[in-house]
Amino acid sequence: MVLLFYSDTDAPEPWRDALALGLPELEFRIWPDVGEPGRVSYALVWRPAPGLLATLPNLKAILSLAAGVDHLLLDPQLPDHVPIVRVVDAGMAAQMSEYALYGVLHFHRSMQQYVAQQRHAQWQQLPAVPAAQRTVGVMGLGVLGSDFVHKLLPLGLRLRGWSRTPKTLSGVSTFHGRAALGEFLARTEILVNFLPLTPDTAGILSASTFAALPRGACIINIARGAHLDERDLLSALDEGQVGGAMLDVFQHEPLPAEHRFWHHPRVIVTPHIAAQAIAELMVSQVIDNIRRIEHGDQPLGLVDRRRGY
Ligand code: NDP
Ligand code: OXD
Repeated sequence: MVLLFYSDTDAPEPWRDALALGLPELEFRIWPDVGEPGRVSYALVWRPAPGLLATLPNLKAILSLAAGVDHLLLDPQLPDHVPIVRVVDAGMAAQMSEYALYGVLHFHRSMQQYVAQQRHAQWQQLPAVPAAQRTVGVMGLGVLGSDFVHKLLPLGLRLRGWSRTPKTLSGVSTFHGRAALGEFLARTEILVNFLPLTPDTAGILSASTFAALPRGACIINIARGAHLDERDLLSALDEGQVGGAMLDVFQHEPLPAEHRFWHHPRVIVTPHIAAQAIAELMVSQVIDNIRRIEHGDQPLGLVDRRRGY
């Protein structure tokens, strides 16, 4: 049984070592050392080169090294008969929630303004806004978005959530579907994006969304760069419709050195680290899924290709 590993950001060694312990019968190969393509049963991948998976004729499953699978579904030659399995939490929920909590508190406690004031040695108290008068809106209430909501609840902020299908979450005003997007946005002062990238969600953070938010609302995008229209955001920041943005994902990664986001005083840039694939936390899910597939059982995190996530 051969597993092919491909990632331009994740080191293969921790995966090789952890898989050797849990599945000693597995032969671990690192792209481009594919060996005989017909012997590869599993591909454990992040952003594989388009067309690569189509060269492996006997794949039993494509195992995404990420929660999002847009990096696979965008491949025009993706084999359509091979199941795609995504990461379900496995250490990501805690990291994503930490990042988003940090971002929410940054904007809620006016840290953007205080950091700017410090640069000018300016001692100036701004009006305090009680948590109960601040509204945070979470787009995507799946594995990661719902973990965040549960961790945010004890802070006493007003919470709203938006998903594709209806959800009931204690302490959260929930909305679903495009028809309710405007109502969801209308009172959202800090918007956090946890959506998967699909044809329905691409470009969702654009001028019309920003215009539907209260003036000065802040944006935290930790899902995918293609959710965000970067030019629309820059215009909305310049006009004051958007007050600030914390961005982890971008249309082009790495973010080009000349991009305006790098030096924008009201934008925080991080290099796609809201959650990272930590092999020691994720490997048991990968091993369990390989065992399930070998026994003819359904793996955890099987992607519904029609939905796109
Ligand atoms: P899930 O599949 O568990 O949750 C997705 C959520 O989005 C669901 O609530 C779903 O609604 C909702 N959704 C999907 N399509 C729509 C739509 N058209 N309109 C409204 N809501 C929609 O995914 P995860 O929580 O595990 O992951 C979310 C995303 O986070 C990943 O796809 C990835 O892009 C991103 N991510 C980013 C990382 C980073 O480091 N920056 C790290 C990890 C993930 P419903 O519940 O009704 O199905
Ligand atoms: C993911 C990511 O989707 O790391 O897991 O971006």
